[in-house]
Amino acid sequence: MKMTFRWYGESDSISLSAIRQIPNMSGVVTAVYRVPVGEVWPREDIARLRELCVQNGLEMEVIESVPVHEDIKLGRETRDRLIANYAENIRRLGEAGVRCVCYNFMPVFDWLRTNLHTEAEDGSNSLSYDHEQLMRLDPHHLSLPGWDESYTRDELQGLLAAYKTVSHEQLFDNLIYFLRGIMPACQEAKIDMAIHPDDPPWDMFGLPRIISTEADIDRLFAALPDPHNGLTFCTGSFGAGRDNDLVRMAGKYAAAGRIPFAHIRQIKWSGELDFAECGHRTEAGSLDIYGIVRALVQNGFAGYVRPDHGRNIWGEDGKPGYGLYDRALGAAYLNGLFEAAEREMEK
Ligand code: DNO
Repeated sequence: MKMTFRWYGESDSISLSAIRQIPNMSGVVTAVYRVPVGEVWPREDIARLRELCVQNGLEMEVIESVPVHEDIKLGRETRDRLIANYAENIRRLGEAGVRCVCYNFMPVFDWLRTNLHTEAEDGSNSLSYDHEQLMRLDPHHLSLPGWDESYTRDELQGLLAAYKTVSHEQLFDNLIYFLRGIMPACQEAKIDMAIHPDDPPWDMFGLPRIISTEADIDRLFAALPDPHNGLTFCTGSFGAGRDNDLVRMAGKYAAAGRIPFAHIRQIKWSGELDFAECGHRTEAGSLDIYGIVRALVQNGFAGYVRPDHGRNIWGEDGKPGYGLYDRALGAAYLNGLFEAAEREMEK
């Protein structure tokens, strides 16, 4: 296991020197943010990021994300050029020592919450999801926490309309078409692709979602058995689906060598679909975090891990989910769980 930390590049308020001081940090998970989706990342930008990491004693072996252009997901004619650009990014990242690329295939929104600052009893705050509140939103006048700056009203309406004719089957076929197109570059660059599951794992606003359950993942690996076709095992995303058995899934896909990357966070369920994010400990929420780590370790997991979304604590006003303090506590906790599970294995 290699412990890593997400870093939003030079504009992140959290410094690399602070990240380095978190126990057991091997490197960061980052991306080139200034290039529009679909374009090729300049080699200088990649080299600059890597150089900053190296100067701070950190590796840059994981990129999250190289975003997938909506035209690829929609299967539009322009996709071949965009897939060629994506493959070029993979080759350039491989040259810079990157070994894993996290991406997702969710139409339009790659995460959804209804509140980014839900206050807990102890005064901390975190992201939360209330299904009824979401359903009450008018899709034609959508205003969503964290998303209002990403699309203009017209862009969003155009995309929602374009997806009306895209079925789950078609979206899945478009995913396989995309992966087939980039696999030669992944083999050449020695990069594992790690698809991020749907967050949360169900359809939204009529947009299809296809990476939500164990059956979905089985279908993905059956359609494209290439070992570079892997999964980001995101506990919080899969875990919002009450039917997903995370301990089982973690063990199964780790044993198959399909988990190059794990996002580990805790959520607390309420009602049938609602949840709030909380501290990483098993006791704090609804997911068996220790059971998941143990299943990973016992099944030979050797990938990257990052503590996912933390709360805002100690007066920090961090980017929602991505402050320093609670993610650092999460990393420390996860280090302990991994050590315990590894010791148990040695016995
Ligand atoms: C949110 C993140 C996502 C994730 C992408 C990966 O906090 O988990 O934005 O980075 O879905 O492609």
